[in-house]
Amino acid sequence: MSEIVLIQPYTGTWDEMSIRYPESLLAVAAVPVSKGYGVSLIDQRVSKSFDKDLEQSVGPETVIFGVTAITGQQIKYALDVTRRLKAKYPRIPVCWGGVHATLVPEQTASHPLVDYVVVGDGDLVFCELFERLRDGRPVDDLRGIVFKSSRGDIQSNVGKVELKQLNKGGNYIVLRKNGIADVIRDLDSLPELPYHLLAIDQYRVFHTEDGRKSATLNTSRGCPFRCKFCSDPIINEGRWRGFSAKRVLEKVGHLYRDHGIQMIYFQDDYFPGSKKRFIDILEGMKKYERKIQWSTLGIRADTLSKLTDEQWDLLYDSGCHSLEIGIESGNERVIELVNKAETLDEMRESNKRLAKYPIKVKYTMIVGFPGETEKEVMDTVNFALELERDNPNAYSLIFPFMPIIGTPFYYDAVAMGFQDPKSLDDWENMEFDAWTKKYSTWASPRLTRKLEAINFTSYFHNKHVAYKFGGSSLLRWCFLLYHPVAKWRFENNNFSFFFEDHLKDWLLYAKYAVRRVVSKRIFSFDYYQKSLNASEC
Ligand code: B12
Repeated sequence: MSEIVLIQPYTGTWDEMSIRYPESLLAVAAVPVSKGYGVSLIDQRVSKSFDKDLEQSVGPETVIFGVTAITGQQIKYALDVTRRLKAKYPRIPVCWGGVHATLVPEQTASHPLVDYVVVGDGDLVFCELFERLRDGRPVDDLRGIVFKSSRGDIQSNVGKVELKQLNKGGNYIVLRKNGIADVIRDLDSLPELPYHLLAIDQYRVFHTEDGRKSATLNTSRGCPFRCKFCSDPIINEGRWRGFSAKRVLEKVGHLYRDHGIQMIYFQDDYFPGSKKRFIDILEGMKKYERKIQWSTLGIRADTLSKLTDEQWDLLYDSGCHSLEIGIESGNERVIELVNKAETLDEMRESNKRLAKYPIKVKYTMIVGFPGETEKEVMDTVNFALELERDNPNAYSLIFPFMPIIGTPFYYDAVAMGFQDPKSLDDWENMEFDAWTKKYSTWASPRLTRKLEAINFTSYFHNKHVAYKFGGSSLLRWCFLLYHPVAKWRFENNNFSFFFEDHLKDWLLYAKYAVRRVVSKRIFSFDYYQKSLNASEC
């Protein structure tokens, strides 16, 4: 039984591919755990029996539930969890936090099931909220929260939203002044993550060819760049802050020694935010002589293109297994429109240098930005092919653009006909590859279908992507069978008569139907839809 019970809901389709550590809730738990408070962390994605875990964690001393969510399908699961909490334990308040609640706190707190919202960094504010509720002290003056007052109206302690014109393009960005609890600058002041709250062996973070045990690790927060599709400048107020290299290396050593981790996935927004820290971390990792390998999703091509020859060697010697680099577009006009602040030539340059090392590279690109033409979309497909030709270790995934609230492109999308969701429930279909099925979009149905085809085939067109499907034999077989078709479509820029995604839906339907018959449950489409994302709790 715990005073604080934190819940990580399913994340959706992603759960089929990998299950990363619930870093957000580990961070939220760290401060109360360091103060000796009782904390439980229930992760719906790995829990064998969610209800049982809940019963074992909740007792008379439980003061608050905490639920995390990012925009999209995860909101559906977070709401489902919250509904169950409220039905079973109506007296215990539920607090939402995380990226989505931070972007639309008042709307989130207005939902009948949500009592409190913590905006931005939750490490300190949540613990303070818990202590005040436990002691029966008022929370009215607590900065960083939005909540339902005793009168039932919404009290916001996070300042007012201001719309600011960014540049001549007429784009706007949301700012909150005076109110939001300050972002935590000195991350080293935070206590260690309470890994003992997790069943570490249940996680499948990162697939490697040799099946080494992997972990996620966040070593910094924020990003100094201002890409117009990304919510980071709003969430982190555009400030990059990192744990010191010393602290990062301590964390790596702890995961290696105490948990047998040999593959670390640094899931920072921008891992090399400080060049000195970056090099110091690489030097420290080099001592493991590639016994520990690492990957990151937070690195840019222009950062790599500026490394010296010695630094490139150090990158490899430090155990770099693979890198994930946001390219966004293969068209110079769109790169500028996005405010990416780098050039296609810098991307080409770093790609060619990367090709000299056995380091796998995943390039991510986005198609369908507001105002992007069909020709510009095809430039991105062709740039993906160019990068893959120049580097046999590279592969590209191309995602359809999804408007994220608060970002400059969100307001462009609204101006062009996108109808913004008006309540928390409305956000649950805001899924990066399926939102156009539920919300209005500016792109024609033909272009929308083409973007879907590009996205789908990108997962299969390059043989390197196969390792991503390592966790599921069904997906592996699908990959092998479909790869030649996807490759042909990609190389010939032919995305017409696209029907393959329907086949995928039927295959998954069949898989879960079999699973259901085997477990002697009643067959229903509703069950299938739920099962598409995860097993029942
Ligand atoms: C891991 C991750 C995921 C995981 C799931 C994460 C999860 N928690 O469930 C997976 C792989 C599933 C994923 C998928 C996607 N992701 Co993602 N993901 C991340 C990533 C890399 C790390 C998140 C993290 O652990 N951060 C570290 C912790 C410490 O920070 P934090 O989450 O912000 O948590 C702090 C506060 O928010 C707060 N807090 C968080 N939860 C709670 C709960 C309570 C109760 C309280 C009080 C406070 C609190 O306190 C924490 C500590 O200060 C971030 C980028 C990043 N570096 O943060 C992107 C990010 C969250 N993802 C993003 C996006 C766009 C996506 C996708 C749409 C991408 C895509 N193309 O599909 C999908 C959507 C999936 C879905 N349908 O839900 C965006 C967020 C956009 C948004 N509005 O939600 C981010 C910010 C990346 C970016 N810069 O654009 N993602």
